[in-house]
Amino acid sequence: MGAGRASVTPDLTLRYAVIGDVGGHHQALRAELTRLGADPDSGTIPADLRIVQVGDLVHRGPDSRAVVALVDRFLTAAAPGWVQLVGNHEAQYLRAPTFKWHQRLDGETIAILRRWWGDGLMTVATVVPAGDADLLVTHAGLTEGFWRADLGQPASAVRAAEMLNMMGALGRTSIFRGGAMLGGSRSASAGPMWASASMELLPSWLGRRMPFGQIHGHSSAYDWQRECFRAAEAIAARTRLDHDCGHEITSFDGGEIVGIDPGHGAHVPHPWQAWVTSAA
Ligand SMILES: [Mn+2]
Repeated sequence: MGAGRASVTPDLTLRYAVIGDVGGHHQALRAELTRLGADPDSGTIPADLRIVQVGDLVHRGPDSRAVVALVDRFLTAAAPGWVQLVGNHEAQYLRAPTFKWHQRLDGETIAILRRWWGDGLMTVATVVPAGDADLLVTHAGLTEGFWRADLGQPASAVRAAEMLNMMGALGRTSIFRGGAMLGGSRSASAGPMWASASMELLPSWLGRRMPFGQIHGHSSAYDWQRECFRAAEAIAARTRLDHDCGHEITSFDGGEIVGIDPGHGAHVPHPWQAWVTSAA
């Protein structure tokens, strides 16, 4: 579709930094980008670095408009150095809203999100390298049921990402399929914009063999604010936490699922960092 839709095949010569949900926190995003070596003022990124943001740039925090303007600067000046994925909060403005939210973006900001989506600058999935493995990156994660029934069990993260991006470009509603977080029942086939990590994504892979690992934002198995697991003991027992970065890594047969949603609310209450892989 759009000219901006880049290849999802990872470049092993690059460093990748994957940034979790931003939630309208402009200053926190700027600080992390600067730490990574990017320049928020010029919208430039070092040639050896690729930045992936998992969606949910907007809502919750004080300055969604500035966050979208900042990302637009990078998408304009540094493409393809910035890979923007779509979250359920952006999706509110791309199709009929599916949930009530107390904040509403201004028209200019909405127009930018719609331009990204229409031009293929904002997509559903990408892939980053992790040692010998490829990790699929989506907003909420790929549930076992969606991988099996909707995608037909692709063996590689690259193939899964290509299929998800095609479904997005074609406007397939299944990628927006809700589950427990949209008031439905728990579903092992919730979509990659809405799957709950603790109730749907992680339980769906228990006892199964993962074809490839994943990174996701959107929700977490561990509640970083209350400092306790919200997921069941079977999930907690196979999850290790990086408290300095706000990352949770859950191990399954065949791969790991890395959760990087820092859980920002109206404020940014605890440390967080991008998930970073070094070049081969
Ligand atoms: Mn989300």
